[in-house]
Amino acid sequence: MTKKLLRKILGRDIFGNLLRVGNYLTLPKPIQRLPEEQELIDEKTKDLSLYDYSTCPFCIKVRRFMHENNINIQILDASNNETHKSDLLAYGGKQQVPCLRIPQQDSDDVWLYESDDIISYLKKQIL
Ligand SMILES: N[C@@H](CCC(=O)N[C@@H](CS)C(=O)NCC(=O)O)C(=O)O
Repeated sequence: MTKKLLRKILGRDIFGNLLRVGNYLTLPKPIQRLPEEQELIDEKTKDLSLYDYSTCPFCIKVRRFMHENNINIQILDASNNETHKSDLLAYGGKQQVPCLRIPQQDSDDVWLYESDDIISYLKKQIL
């Protein structure tokens, strides 16, 4: 009964949606920078994209880090959007999220999997 009600409210992925709501309700305030500092960071992230599922705990971890650090990256839904889903598999090599797509100047894009590796990359290359 309770499970049925929760399912009605939260959809099929009860755990993922609870996590998503919990995350939303406890989001910290994003760090505030001087406008010129924020512009530099936005310039570095403008061509990046994060392939994502809204209820994936590993994606939520990365999105939370981005929110906290005021890192603006285009988020692409690889769960419901067929183009993003098939691009992720065709070019990234596997159907796993989160995945950060990093365009390169003179070579193929880098498709970076693993939430911890994505956060490390953002810490080292963007912040
Ligand atoms: N160790 C990975 C785990 C990522 C993971 O398991 N992602 C799940 C979604 S929560 C996934 O993409 N599963 C493949 C699928 O759903 O097709 C990380 O930290 O990023």
